[in-house]
Amino acid sequence: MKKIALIFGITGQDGSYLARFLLKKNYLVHGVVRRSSSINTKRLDDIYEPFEKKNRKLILHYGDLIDSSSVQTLISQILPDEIYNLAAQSHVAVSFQTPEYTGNVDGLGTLRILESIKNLKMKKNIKFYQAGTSEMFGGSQSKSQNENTKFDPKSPYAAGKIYAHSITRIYRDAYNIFACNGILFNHESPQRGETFVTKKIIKGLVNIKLGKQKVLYLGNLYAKRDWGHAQDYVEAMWKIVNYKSPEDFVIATNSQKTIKDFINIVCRKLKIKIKWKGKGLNEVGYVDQKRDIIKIDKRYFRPLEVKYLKGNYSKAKKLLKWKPKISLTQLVDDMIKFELKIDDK
Ligand code: NAP
Ligand code: F7E
Repeated sequence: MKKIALIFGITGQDGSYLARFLLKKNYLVHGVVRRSSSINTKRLDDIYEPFEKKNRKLILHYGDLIDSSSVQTLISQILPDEIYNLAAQSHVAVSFQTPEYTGNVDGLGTLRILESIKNLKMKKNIKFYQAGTSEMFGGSQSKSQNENTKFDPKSPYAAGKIYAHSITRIYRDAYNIFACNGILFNHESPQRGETFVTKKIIKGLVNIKLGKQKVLYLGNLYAKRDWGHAQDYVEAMWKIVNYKSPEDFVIATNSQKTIKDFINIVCRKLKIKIKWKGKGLNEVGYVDQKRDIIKIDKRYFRPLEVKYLKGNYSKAKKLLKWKPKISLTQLVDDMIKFELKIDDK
C-alpha cells in the first residue's frame, strides 16, 4: 500500500523539494496551502494535479497552522503515515517585526499538530518531523554545533523554534509518539525565497552582470554560515522519519563561509572582477576602478546578529548514512543557472 505523507509548508522551498522526493518514492502526498490573495503554489507548478484528475498523487488543501480547527480536521481526515512540519514564518529579521505572530506559527503551530497526533493515537501511530534550525544555537561559542550543543537563541524566530523543538521531545517522551527534530543548518536552492541572502546576492549580481541593476544593498558581510543544498536536506528529513527510533539530528555540511566569501564566489562564477574598499557601513564592492556594485545599508542589520554557525553532522552520518552530496560551488552554479534561465524567458 502507498504510504501517505502530509506536508505543512508544501509551498515553501523545502516543501517543494520534499514533495518531489516523496512522489518519487511513490508516496501519496497531501499538502497544506495558506489562502493568499495571489497564487502561492508557483514552486509546485510542474507537479500540480487539477482537482478533476483521477488517482491524484499530490493533493492540496487549504489550512493554516494558527487555525487549530483546520489542523485537526486535515490530520483526522487524511490519517497520514508521516507528517512533515515545514510551515513557519521563517525569516529571522522579519521575526523581530512580527514576534507574536512568529511565536504563534513557529511555536504553537507545532503543538497544534502534536495534539492532533496524540488524540488520534488509538487509530493510527503517525510519525512526525519538526523543522528545527541552527538558529537555535544562535550565540553559541562552540567551534561547531551538534545535537549536544546548548541552545542560545538570538531572535523571536529562534525562541519559537526552541519551543517547537522542546514540545516535540515532550510529546515523544510523554505520549510515546514517533516525533523527531531535524536541526538543519542553512540550505539554499534555486527555489530559495528572494529575501534570503544567497538568493538576493545571486539575483542581484546576475542583474548587475546583465546591466539591469546598478547596486546591491546588503547588511552584515561578516556573519558565517554553513550552507548546503535543499535537495540533500529533504532526503535527510525522510531518513530521520524512517530511522528505527525517533531521535533528533543535526544536518549540515561541516564547513562555513562569510557572506563576503559567498559574494566573491558568485562574482568569480559570473566573471565580475570585484574589489573591496572601506570599512563598516562605508565598505563597498566595486568594479572598473570606481563603479560601486555592493553597498551596505544599515536597514539590513538585525537587532541581534548570529555571527558564527558551523554544524557537525557526525550523528546523521553514522546512524542515517546521510551526507551532503552537492558542494557549495555546485549550489551556486545551480542558483545562477536558474536566474539566467528565468531571464531568458
Ligand atoms: P519557506 O520557504 O519560508 O517556507 C515556509 C512555508 O511555511 C511556506 O509554505 C509558507 O506558506 C508556510 N507557512 C507560513 N506560515 C504558515 C502558516 N501560518 N500556516 C501554514 N503554513 C504556513 O521556508 P523553507 O526555507 O522552505 O524552510 C522550511 C522549514 O524549515 C521552515 O520551518 C524553516 O523555519 C525551517 N528551516 C529552514 C532552513 C533553511 O535554511 N531553509 C534551515 C533550518 C530550518 P506561503 O508559501 O504561503 O508563505
Ligand atoms: O541571512 C546576513 C544576515 O536571511 C544570513 C532561514 O532559512 O537560515 C535562514 O536564516 C546572514 C545573516 O538567513 C543581508 O544578517 C547580510 O547573518 O539568508 P539569511 P538566516 O538568518 O541565517 C536559518 C538556518 C533558518 O532557520 C531560517 O529560517 O546574512 N545578511 N545582508 C543578510 N541577510 C538577508 N536576509 N538580507 C541581507 O541583505
